Amino acid sequence: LEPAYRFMARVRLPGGVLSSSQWLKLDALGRAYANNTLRLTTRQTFQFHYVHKKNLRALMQGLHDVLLDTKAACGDDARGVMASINPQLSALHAEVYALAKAASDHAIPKTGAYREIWYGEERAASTGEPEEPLYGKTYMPRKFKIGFVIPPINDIDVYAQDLGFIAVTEGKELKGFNVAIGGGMGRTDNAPKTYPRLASVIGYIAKDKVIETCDAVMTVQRDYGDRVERSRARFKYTVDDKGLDFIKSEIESRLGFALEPAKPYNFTSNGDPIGWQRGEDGREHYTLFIQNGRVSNFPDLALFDGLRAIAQVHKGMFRVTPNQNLIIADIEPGDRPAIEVLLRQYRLDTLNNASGLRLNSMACVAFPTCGLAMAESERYLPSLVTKIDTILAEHGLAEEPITIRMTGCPNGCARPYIAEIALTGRAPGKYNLYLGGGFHGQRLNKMVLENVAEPAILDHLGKVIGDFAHNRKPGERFGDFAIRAGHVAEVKEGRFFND
Ligand code: SRM
Ligand code: SF4
Repeated sequence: LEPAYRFMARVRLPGGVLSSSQWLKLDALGRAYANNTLRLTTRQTFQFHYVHKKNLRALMQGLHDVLLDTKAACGDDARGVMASINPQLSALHAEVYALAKAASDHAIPKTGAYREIWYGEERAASTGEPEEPLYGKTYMPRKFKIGFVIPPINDIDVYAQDLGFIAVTEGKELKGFNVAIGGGMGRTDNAPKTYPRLASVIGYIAKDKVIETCDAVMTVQRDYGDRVERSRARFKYTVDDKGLDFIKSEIESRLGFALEPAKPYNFTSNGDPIGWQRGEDGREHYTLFIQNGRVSNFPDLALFDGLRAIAQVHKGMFRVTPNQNLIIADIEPGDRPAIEVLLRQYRLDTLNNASGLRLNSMACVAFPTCGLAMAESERYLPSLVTKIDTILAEHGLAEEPITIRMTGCPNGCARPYIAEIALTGRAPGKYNLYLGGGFHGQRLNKMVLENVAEPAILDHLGKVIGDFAHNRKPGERFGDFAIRAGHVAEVKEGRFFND
């Protein structure tokens, strides 16, 4: 008799874009084979939890039915490729999304093993050509993350990507991308040689050079990344260990041309515009705040059923945002009333009536499914936000947008080290508290309290929020204020995060 193994399965969904029929299939698979929920992730895709081993193949084949799979959603390869979601800039989004999809298709491992195992296909005869021209037999030293962002909204947190492309436009026309390399969040507890790092912008490429640039950057990491010490095998450490100049010149020699100097760009936030938006092509889009990405039928709100009802009538697309939210996208104006009726009928519109802090909150999964969790995250952050909201309201700051992110361990799956307030789990009920991250993901935060429980967290935040209410400059962000007022020191580079 075999133990009752249960698995998590993560879908590959570049840029978070899916159709209504794909949504309905994911819905059905989540009900039949998972724990009756779907989980939207911080990299714009879906996870199924508690899939019994006996159901895994049926789940994979069900995904295949709607042209989805789980290939390279995990592993030492190019992970799910992210792309900004800006519903107002429909044409630009479509072009950047197409490039993100092309980069994803290009970087996906070519092995036929996946099809043999999950779809029962015959092993194809060898052509004599290498099966994996990019990965070889040993793949990457570790996971590698690529993302495309459209300023001014840094929704994908481009500085947290191993390889980020920042769209450069003239008017509304896409010209090319600034290239950012060496970002990453993960760290290991009590291991100061591990640290989060913001990606460095190294230059500019024309838009037709995206795939070559992916190849050049990935092969540099493939060839120079640390294959001995796994906790330091990410590209960010290769960049710091070998030096940015060396890595840039290696990339350029593989590209066969020098990068142009980076072009100017500007970010204003890393959150999602919540509610109704109209695109330049006249279509309507509704962004729904989904707390920590959990799509479920809650005791007081049938979110899972409500979204199924919408998918049954919705003729456009869905988009999973990098903030674990969902856009019901591409609605013809004449179809909007029917969507609005369902949003009201299932009370889904009430989800967007949340404070500025909650709308800018993210938590990783953590307990009960994550084997690496040291503390609660998804199940705890909502109640902590309620308590911090009370403090904010006492100071007249209920609507203030402040980014807060929590993870159940130092790995940083909710990209906590760039939030204005962050908590990472150390033990049940105990967290490190960090302050001073940049509102649009442009600056790392720094630890101010170590291994503390809720009373200490609220007490500390209460003092900083009180000071912020009285002494902020007009328009000053909470993270910027925390540094200016001396509540926390500024971290200028990842290497100094643990100092
Ligand atoms: Fe993550 C591992 C969940 C985004 C850094 N992450 C895990 C695992 C698979 C645990 C494991 O290895 O056993 C978690 C599954 C938990 C569960 O029960 O479902 C997990 N990571 C997630 C998700 C679902 C969090 C969420 O709440 O949305 C995100 C899925 C993304 C996706 O769709 O592909 C998720 N993980 C991230 C991010 C954010 C990002 O990529 O933008 C990071 C930080 C960025 C980075 O990579 O630097 C991240 N996850 C990690 C790490 C630390 C990597 C490192 O460099 O040290 C691990 C641990 C590992 O790889 O050994 C990890
Ligand atoms: Fe699990 Fe840690 Fe990632 Fe949270 S941050 S999902 S606890 S690995």
